[in-house]
Amino acid sequence: MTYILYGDLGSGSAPVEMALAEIGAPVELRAVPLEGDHQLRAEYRAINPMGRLPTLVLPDGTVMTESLAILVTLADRHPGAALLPPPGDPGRATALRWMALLAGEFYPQVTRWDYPARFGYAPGQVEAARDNALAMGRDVLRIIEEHAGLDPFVLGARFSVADLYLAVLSRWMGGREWVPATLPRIQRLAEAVAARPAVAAVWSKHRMAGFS
Ligand SMILES: N[C@@H](CCC(=O)N[C@@H](CS)C(=O)NCC(=O)O)C(=O)O
Repeated sequence: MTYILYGDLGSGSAPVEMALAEIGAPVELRAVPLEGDHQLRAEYRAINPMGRLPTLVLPDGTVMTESLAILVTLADRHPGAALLPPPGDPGRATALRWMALLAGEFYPQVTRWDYPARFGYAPGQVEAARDNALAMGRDVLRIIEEHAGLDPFVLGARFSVADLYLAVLSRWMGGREWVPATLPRIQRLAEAVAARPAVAAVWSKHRMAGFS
């Protein structure tokens, strides 16, 4: 019943590790340091051909990449943990809506901000491209702040994997400073996530609080 999670501190493996903590499932953590680009090495790409974190290996050996798919799968495999409403429940549609927005529109801006060299910008355009990635990412968070009805969670009082995803991704690209100063609903959600008994230790291990 043991999962294997490939990840790094502060990375996209953090919400997956938090979901596993909520579930109480045993997990073997395998470090793939982004510093030094270990995620791009051939041995890791044999598991995750995109060379990205996280990768989760299910107890039956199924390899999963893509954080949104991983989080939904974990919730579905462990319904007792109540990490996502069941199919047909409108709450599930709402949670998936905001998770898909983060995965499809926010996460790619993080990649552009972190790895501008991949995108073929002329040397003089790199800073402008990073600024643009930051602005586009922050626009997504602003939309969630204003339209997701956070109270404190995406589904109101009902906690879900959408909250883990939003809380962690909101810390990136300077979010540890910018979100507390500008987006009070997302900040309140992040604090509520961090305060969950199962999550607290993982949250601080991944240095999601404070400034960096
Ligand atoms: N689509 C992937 C994106 C994952 C991703 O970009 N992860 C980052 C870490 S948070 C990464 O591995 N970056 C290293 C790289 O792009 O080389 C997902 O949703 O899981």
